[in-house]
Amino acid sequence: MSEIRSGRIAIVGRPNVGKSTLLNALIGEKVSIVSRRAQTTRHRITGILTEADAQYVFVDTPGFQTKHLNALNQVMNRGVRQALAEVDVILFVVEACRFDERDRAVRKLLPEGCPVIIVVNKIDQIKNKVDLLPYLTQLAGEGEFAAIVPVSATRRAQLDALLGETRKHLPNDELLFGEDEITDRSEKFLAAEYIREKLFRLIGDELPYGAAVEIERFVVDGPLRRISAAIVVERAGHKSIVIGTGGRSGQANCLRGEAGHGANVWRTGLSGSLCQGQLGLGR
Ligand SMILES: Nc1nc2c(ncn2[C@@H]2O[C@H](COP(=O)(O)OP(=O)(O)OP(=O)(O)O)[C@@H](O)[C@H]2O)c(=O)[nH]1
Ligand SMILES: [Mg+2]
Repeated sequence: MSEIRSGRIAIVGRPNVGKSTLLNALIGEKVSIVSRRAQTTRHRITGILTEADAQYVFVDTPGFQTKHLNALNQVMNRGVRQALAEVDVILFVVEACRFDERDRAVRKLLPEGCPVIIVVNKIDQIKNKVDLLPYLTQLAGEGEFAAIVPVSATRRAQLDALLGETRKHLPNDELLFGEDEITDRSEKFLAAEYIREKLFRLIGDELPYGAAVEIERFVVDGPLRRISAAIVVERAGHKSIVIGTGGRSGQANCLRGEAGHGANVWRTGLSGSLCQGQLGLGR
């Protein structure tokens, strides 16, 4: 058997190309939330895969913003730049047959001297695979890349090929994390993220991006996690989108059974400008 290698790998790209879906598919666990809306990921999130011959420490990043540079987006972009400075290899994720100015803006960020693998995601959307060939040629002309690997994160296609290319660039001969660890984030953080994901899924079209989730109480009760969370919205007017008005029940009730990983809403209530729900996160 070959010797073990380990290292850090940044996953970067413009919003919505499937970075978080790819991270989850690579490590086989849901550590980063996913939605069809751009700007889903807001923080750097580490996902760890330990195999017999390698430990991959992936860092998922927010989609790099090229417009609407408000304070939140600037903070997220800073996070992307920091992640790039601290890794051994970069997975630059693009969409099959679509490479535009937003992708070029990401490419310009990539530090010299760090190997970059282009991951061409969503190949399942390309009916005729021959159409990929001119696109791959175009990508090869966009810069110096260690490899170009077409994949489908949702179908888990070609992920072994991607891991093989990535492993070549892992420098260490010792593990960076324990063999059983899958993320550096706490259960509390993940609980808030799962709730935010369900908000995006259920009312993402109506609710502005500014909505945030704060965990107010997190009690470990055997296999259960008893959680009180506040959904914080930007304006009073947004409150009714989440919790409903008068007799109309809002979408918060639909979080029942939707909060992910077996979570169940068992009570929802309202306080001040916040929408609060108590969740029992089961395993
Ligand atoms: N068809 C197809 N859809 C995919 C694939 N990978 C991701 N998606 C979809 O693309 C959308 C965005 O996925 P995310 O993983 O949230 O994308 P992201 O790049 O992390 O997005 P941000 O965090 O907002 O930058 C979701 O609807 C995914 O289901 C894929 O391989 N094929
Ligand atoms: Mg993401």
